[in-house]
Amino acid sequence: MNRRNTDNLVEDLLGDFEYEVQVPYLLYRNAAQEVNGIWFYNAHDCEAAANLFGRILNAYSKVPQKPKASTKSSEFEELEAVPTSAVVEGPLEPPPTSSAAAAVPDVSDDSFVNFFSGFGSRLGATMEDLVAEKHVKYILSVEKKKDDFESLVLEHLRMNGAYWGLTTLDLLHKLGAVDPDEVVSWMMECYHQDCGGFGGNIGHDPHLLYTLSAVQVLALFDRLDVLDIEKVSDYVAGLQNGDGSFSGDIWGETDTRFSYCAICCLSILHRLDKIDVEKAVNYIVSCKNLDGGFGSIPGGESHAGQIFCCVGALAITGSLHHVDRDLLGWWLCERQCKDGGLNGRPEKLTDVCYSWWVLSSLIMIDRVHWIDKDKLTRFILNCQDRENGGISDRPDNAVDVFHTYFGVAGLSLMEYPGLKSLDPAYALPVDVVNRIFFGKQRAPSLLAS
Ligand code: GRG
Repeated sequence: MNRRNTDNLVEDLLGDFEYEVQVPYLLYRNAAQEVNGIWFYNAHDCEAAANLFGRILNAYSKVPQKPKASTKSSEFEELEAVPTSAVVEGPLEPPPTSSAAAAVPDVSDDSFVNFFSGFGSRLGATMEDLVAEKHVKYILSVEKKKDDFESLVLEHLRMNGAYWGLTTLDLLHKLGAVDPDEVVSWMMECYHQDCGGFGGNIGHDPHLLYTLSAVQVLALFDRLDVLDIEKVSDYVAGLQNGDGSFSGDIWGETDTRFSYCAICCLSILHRLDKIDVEKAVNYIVSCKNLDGGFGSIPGGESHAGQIFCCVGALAITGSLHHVDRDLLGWWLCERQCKDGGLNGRPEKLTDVCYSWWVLSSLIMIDRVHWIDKDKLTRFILNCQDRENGGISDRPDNAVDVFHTYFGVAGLSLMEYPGLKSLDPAYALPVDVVNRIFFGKQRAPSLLAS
């Protein structure tokens, strides 16, 4: 019986019957060779119902349960029967005569897996769902095209683009596809020797936003040694104001984004001692709102992007005790909308990039389990250009490097199979962060260069 239909669904489990759990679906094929999938709202109920099937089969079945030949995916029908825990957990008589596991189909059995493989796209994420190779090709192609629309609009923030694109390649285990010397020599052309900061492109003014990206990219390649660390860290520290805030550059605009850039950058360079950390933290705390979130300046509206910056800076400086984890966690998890995606603040549209800003913040405050990961994973995967690679802000929109990075980054935070893990505070792969803080070894893949 389900919510839309008052007729009971009746299946004979003791005929030719086989099943498999692929949360949120319980798939089965009955004696009439019909394939059905029962959708469950709750993963626990799905597993409990499968467990009940196993116990029934184990207790009563005389026929050994054998997988059969494959069938077409068009036979799949979704049913909405949702048994309650009370039903599926009740006693079952007579008790099993042999191990309960014996009658449960072995999901590692190849033939069984093949039998259901046609339903992959409807049944939770598998590695095939992320068109990783296409994304690699897309990132590499953007770098080569100099005059198309995307390259032109990214011109003034090419340094950020380098960080987004190269970190995506690293998450996909393909950083080796680019020549580190070429990247480093271009980056050093963006460096301003007079002040120690980096510009967004050659000939552009220096700013904290690009200086952090430059330091992150050098960290990816294990090439921080090319920097005059004292000079760069003096540039960053020199942008701290008397109230503890940071300006982005000499023109003076302050924003908690710049507090994050400065703190992350100095921490990677092991030079946090060059600033007044206590004042920097107090300034960030002064940007905290009654809803538990943070804005760009004191009294500024809470926004997921600013929250990442403030929580990230507090995490790096060991100051997360200033965060009301439950209050902020609640505000952040309310960012998940019906389509599974996340928005950046109430009443706004969902956008793939918030998969990073929101999830990383939730991880840092230990509340990431308040998000429906399956729905968010599907939302991100639906934003892929499956033909040409790249990820867009929302399904069917044009792709760009920014959203491609934050989509893959979001999947990495949700431990999508095959991706490298990202550190939620430093926004760098965990192995890179480990190398910065725990070891001096050059990454094996880069030793040759
Ligand atoms: C190393 C990951 C990393 C970041 C460096 C620059 C920076 C530090 C953080 C930026 C944080 C931020 C403010 C992100 C939000 C970006 C964004 C999509 C802004 C769009 O704002 P609106 O108002 O969008 O146009 P909404 O979604 O609110 O309508």
